[in-house]
Amino acid sequence: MIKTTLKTWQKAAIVAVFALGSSSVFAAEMLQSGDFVGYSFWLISMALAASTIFFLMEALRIGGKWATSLTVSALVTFIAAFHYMYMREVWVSTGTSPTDFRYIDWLLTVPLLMIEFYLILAAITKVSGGIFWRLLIGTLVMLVPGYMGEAGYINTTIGFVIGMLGWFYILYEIFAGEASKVAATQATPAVQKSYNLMKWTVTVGWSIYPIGYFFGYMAGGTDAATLNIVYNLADVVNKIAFGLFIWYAANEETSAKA
Ligand SMILES: *C/C=C(C)/C=C/C=C(C)/C=C/C1=C(C)CCCC1(C)C
Repeated sequence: MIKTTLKTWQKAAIVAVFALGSSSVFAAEMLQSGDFVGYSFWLISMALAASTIFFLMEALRIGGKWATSLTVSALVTFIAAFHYMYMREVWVSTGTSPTDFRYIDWLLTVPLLMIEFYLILAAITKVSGGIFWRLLIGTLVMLVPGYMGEAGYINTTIGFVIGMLGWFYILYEIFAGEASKVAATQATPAVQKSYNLMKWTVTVGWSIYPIGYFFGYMAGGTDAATLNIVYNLADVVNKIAFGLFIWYAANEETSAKA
């Protein structure tokens, strides 16, 4: 039998997740039968909360050099779970897109997801802080104009074009930049596999958001229900599956040594 001792912050985090889950019960009466977008907000908020507990427990079990990246995965799903509660409320009570909450969530979670590329490489070799900073800057160039376009502060096309440049810069770094070179030359097979899965998630999984933006604001507009359900499903891949790819590497690396 494995004996584990939880640290205080880990206990506090678990209590917070449960509190979050139970507080959402009070909002249940607002969910209308047949509101599939509302259901998707509901289901995914719970999946995110459950993932948070999983990643925290695994950060504790696996620990060592992998504790940070697994904890960051938990932070991503925790922040998103919280925002999903609020987004669901906006959706069920107004039937409109919770754009502000979405972007606040992205502004916090996307940089954390980017940091993961740095962290998984740092867990196995020496990497420069430049990788971290370049990915962070790319994230801001992608998200800030996107928000300004969606919220009506700047022209939607200009916001889109600048945002796309930020995303392409991120893709350049992870496909051909320093991060990719470190991954190709110094990473172990397990880390290489998870690096590749993460890289393709950022390419294919992330493309859903600019496509949604394009159809929603530039190509005649789409209905809010479709846009939200598509964004919600994308988040399952880009936040939960992404965390699982990191967990895969952590688990492989540590059990290989045992
Ligand atoms: C967990 C949330 C994630 C991974 C959100 C990712 C969001 C994007 C990749 C957004 C990208 C956009 C562009 C590439 C162009 C401008 C419009 C955006 C902000 C939707």
